[in-house]
Amino acid sequence: MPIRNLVLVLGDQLSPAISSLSKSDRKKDRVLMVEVMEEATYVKHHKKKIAFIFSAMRHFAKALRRAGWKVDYVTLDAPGNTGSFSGEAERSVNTHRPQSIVVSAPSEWRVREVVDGWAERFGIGVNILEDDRFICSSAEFAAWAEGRKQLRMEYFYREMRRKTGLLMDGDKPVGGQWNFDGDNRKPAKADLFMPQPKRTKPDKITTEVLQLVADRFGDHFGDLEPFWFAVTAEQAEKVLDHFIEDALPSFGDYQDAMLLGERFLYHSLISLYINAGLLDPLMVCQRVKREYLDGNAPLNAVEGFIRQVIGWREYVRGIYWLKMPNYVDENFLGAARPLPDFYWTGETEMACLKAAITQTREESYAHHIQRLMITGNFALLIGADPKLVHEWYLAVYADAYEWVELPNTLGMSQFADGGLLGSKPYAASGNYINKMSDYCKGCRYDVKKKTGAGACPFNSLYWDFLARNESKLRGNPRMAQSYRTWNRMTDEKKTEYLSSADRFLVTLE
Ligand code: FAD
Ligand code: DLZ
Ligand code: SF4
Repeated sequence: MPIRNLVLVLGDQLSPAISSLSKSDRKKDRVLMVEVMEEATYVKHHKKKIAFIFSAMRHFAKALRRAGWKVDYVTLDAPGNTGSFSGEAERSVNTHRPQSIVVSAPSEWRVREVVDGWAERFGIGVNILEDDRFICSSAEFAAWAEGRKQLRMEYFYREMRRKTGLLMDGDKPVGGQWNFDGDNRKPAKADLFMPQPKRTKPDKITTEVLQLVADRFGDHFGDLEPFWFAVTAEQAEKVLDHFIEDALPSFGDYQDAMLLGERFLYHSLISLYINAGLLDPLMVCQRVKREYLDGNAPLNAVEGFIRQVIGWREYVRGIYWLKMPNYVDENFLGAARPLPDFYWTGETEMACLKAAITQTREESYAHHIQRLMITGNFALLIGADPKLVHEWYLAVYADAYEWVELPNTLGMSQFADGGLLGSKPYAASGNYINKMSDYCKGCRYDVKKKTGAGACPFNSLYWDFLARNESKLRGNPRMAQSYRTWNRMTDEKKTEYLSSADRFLVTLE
């Protein structure tokens, strides 16, 4: 029977209620899902990330078929697989001769550009629908941003609170404050009752995918096994339940903490599921809010969590679509150093970096403060090329898609957009890391030592970063205190810092 429309569902669109599916008809239309080499290799994604996406896609296709959809699913090694979205869409158009292609808007610029070319290339209609899983559309964000000198997340977040009604008491924030971050900076202590992540056992589909990934992507970064990510919506909901029960009450208090033996602390580990479509962000926030109303979790935890999802997550997406395609080329600080090899191997004597990178290699996961204040901070301080830093983050984390990764990396972490996203660079010396973690205790470097042999490299690198970028950062009011301290130092002290940093930087080459 001829089909009406071809409904393309991409690997991060695994939501049954997504616009492309909800606006289609399972009797008349046909779904197309494709595993393509181009997507798996435009950066060399972590093996676990590819396995997660392929397995989640295969499970989703199965669920769609069970729900009565006709689904063409092209596996990576299917005969004739052309290896790209365009090639597979073209093959399918030639086979089915649909009236048009329907697709929810791709989340990344790169893919959007490709899909935008299809109407002309295939000579049929291509209906690109708004991705309605986001709370704020790109148009709405652009309207909010219009005419504002600064695009501060905090103000955007308040709009999202008003729009969703989450933690609102009429038009006032519950608890009388919008933000309880001041309560959320406690270092954690190792604790026998520390929550452990919910691990999902691989089923037959996942086991097949693991074999495929081992065979085809053996040279990609990261350990493939043990593989314990959820790959269906039901399993992801269990991960969410587990987080709510075990970790949410302490999420706020220890959000910024880091511990050597504890890779996950009180974090939710759900970003990969929300980003791929297995969990709906608003549903997640409603569930979390309920815990506050029922008296199971304190306001600082619940507000802190909801802020990450309806605040930061929506905000970075808004920035991405507002500023692309040029955003990816920004390099405000003119940083040009290659990323050290140990970002790929974890082989460094700096205990904090070794922990964050080893964990990234093994889990395809690091929590926010590890990404921002360990790997991100170090790359910023040494002046690593922000594009290389961006490509690293995009490849190594299971939750990484350019729309969310790029603003976090290039904007928040590397200050390459000159302060559009963050009001000051997230640059810190060893003192911060020592305060928020137990990494320094087992490090061969001495965090208290400022310069010379055995001194923590972050200490001299911090001042070297400030000195190197003085002309660009001096005018930033939030940097004024640091520059005052720098300028009060004797020339001798300054030289000591700069030559100590130089000696260290040479070792990276
Ligand atoms: P939790 O700490 O439990 O937070 C709850 C949820 O809030 C997350 O699941 C996520 O959906 C959301 N969230 C929290 N912070 C952010 C943020 N800054 N931006 C967007 N969403 C946020 N997040 C990604 O989803 N993909 C990325 O590729 C990514 N790259 C990052 C790169 C850098 C340099 C930095 C500093 C942060 C990056 N983040 C990214 C944000 C954040 O680190 C991750 O969302 C978080 O660590 C995911 O772990 P979790 O689910 O345990 O989060
Ligand atoms: C990340 C990824 C990978 C590794 N592979 C695929 C794939 O084979 N097929 C697919 O549809 N999606 C994949 N994805 C996710 C896409 O990169 C993501 O959907 C787009 O970037 C959205 O713009
Ligand atoms: Fe990292 Fe310095 Fe602490 Fe070592 S001493 S763990 S390098 S901050």
